[in-house]
Amino acid sequence: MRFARFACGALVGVLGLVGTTLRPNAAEERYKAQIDALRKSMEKYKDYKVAVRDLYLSTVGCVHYSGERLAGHMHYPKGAMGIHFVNLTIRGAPDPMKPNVLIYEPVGKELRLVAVEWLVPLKADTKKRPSLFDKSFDGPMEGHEPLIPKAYVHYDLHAWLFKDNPLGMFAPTNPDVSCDGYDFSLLEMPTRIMPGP
Ligand SMILES: [Cu+2]
Repeated sequence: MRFARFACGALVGVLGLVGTTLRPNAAEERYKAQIDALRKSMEKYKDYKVAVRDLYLSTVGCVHYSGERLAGHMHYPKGAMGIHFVNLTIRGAPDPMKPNVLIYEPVGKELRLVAVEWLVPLKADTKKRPSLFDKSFDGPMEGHEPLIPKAYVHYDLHAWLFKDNPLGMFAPTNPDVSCDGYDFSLLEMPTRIMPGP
């Protein structure tokens, strides 16, 4: 009996350990139902034409980063963001169920929906850094040239809903996303970090 109890305790200990190492980050787990609901509602945008009809408009370039570190700039680990489709009609505080950017990866002749993003401009009346799912937004940072003017200082948060990201669900770049073979591939420099509230 004593042995059984010990064995049981040991098993719980081992399972606990496995649980800690395999557990996705706490925010993802805590918001799993909401993230699942978001993924479900975004699924229709797997067809980019549906996205365009809903005014998510393509910015054409497939953006990727070399992983280079520059002082005072965002650190983007080597990887791609992909092609951003931006909906300028979605404004105001970030709505977890209504991201204003969709991200596609060019695969052969197709565009595959891989992520969504919330893009929030820094305004004179911004009081604090936005956050969703307990995740603080990145930034504030300058606009990403050449596709977004430098003067567009903003915060953003990516969520890799449709393609796993080894760097995490909310990392800005995904090393498993590629712009290779796509005509409008754009290697971007990391963006400059700007002072915020
Ligand atoms: Cu992005």
